[in-house]
Amino acid sequence: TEYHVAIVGATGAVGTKIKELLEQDTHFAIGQLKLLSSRRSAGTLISFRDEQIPCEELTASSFEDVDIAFFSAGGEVSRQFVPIAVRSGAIVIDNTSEFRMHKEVPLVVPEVNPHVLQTHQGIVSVPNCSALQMVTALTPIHHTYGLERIIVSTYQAVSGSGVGAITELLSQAQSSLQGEPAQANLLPAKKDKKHYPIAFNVLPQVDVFTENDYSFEEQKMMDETKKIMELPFLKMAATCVRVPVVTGHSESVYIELAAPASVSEIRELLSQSPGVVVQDNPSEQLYPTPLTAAGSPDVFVGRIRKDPDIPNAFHLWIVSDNLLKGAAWNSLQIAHSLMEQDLI
Ligand code: 11C
Repeated sequence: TEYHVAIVGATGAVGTKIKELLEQDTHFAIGQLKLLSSRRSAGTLISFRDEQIPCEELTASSFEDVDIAFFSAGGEVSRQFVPIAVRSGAIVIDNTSEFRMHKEVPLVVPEVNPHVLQTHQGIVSVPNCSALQMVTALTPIHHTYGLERIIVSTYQAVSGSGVGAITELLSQAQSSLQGEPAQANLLPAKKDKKHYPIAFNVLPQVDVFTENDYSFEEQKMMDETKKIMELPFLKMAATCVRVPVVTGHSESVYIELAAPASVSEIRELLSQSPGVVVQDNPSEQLYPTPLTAAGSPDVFVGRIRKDPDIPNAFHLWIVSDNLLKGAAWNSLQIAHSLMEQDLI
């Protein structure tokens, strides 16, 4: 079967990666590829295999004849256009937080919960990148030992905030090295009142704050993890931090388990788990970093160790490319899984 595919947000950080992955994809034949953007970017030529495809402005009639639509142009665009795409007969794979917590919308990591795709009603949500990489690594541990509690601190790359945030980090770094003041216009949250420099800095705010003093990113991590893992009563707290890294989110994760485990058992279990790569050998200084994880579709785990005081508790270091497994690659895996399960 040939599928007609649309990418909404085709010039963005995630949209660009989806296009690159589709170029190499051998799972499905693409009949037609529509690259949709804001009016501002319409007309931009984007190369796809040996073609040059012009971006088209996203409108209500963009989805006629589209089978699969990948959305990654922000929550507001998804709110307005996802229902239109579904009414036009497309299956939407949405990277924004807009529909993730809706009861009838599957929130999917194919290594973790591909079965929930069976109930889809036209929209499938891709989890937040920080939650996504964490649940990919923790689900096999949960299935074997029972997960009771998570405390996570993240070290998130600026590309999670889009192309503009990458430019902001690089230009601030350049200014700082030239002894000039760093201009902050975007981070930690475009919508918020104040902006702080990210170059040579660390910001304990990702997105805006919610009523309980957790940031929206922290709240999403907690809510989405419970939904994906089907653990509504899991004890969990998150602290999300932006660091001056271009690509690759890192996470320091503390877990409490129901049953005893050893470090070598957890290493062995994770090394056999789909989508997970163990890089953990302190004697060889082997552990994952964002620079080594960037460009790879896998979730990397290292620094696995027992908590010195709490029984059945462990610490792990989890790193993944936030634009690949955290967004574009997971989106494509969802499309593959829909096809394998005959759900398109
Ligand atoms: C960041 N994780 O790094 C965010 C970006 O809910 O899809 C993704 C926001 C989301 O800024």
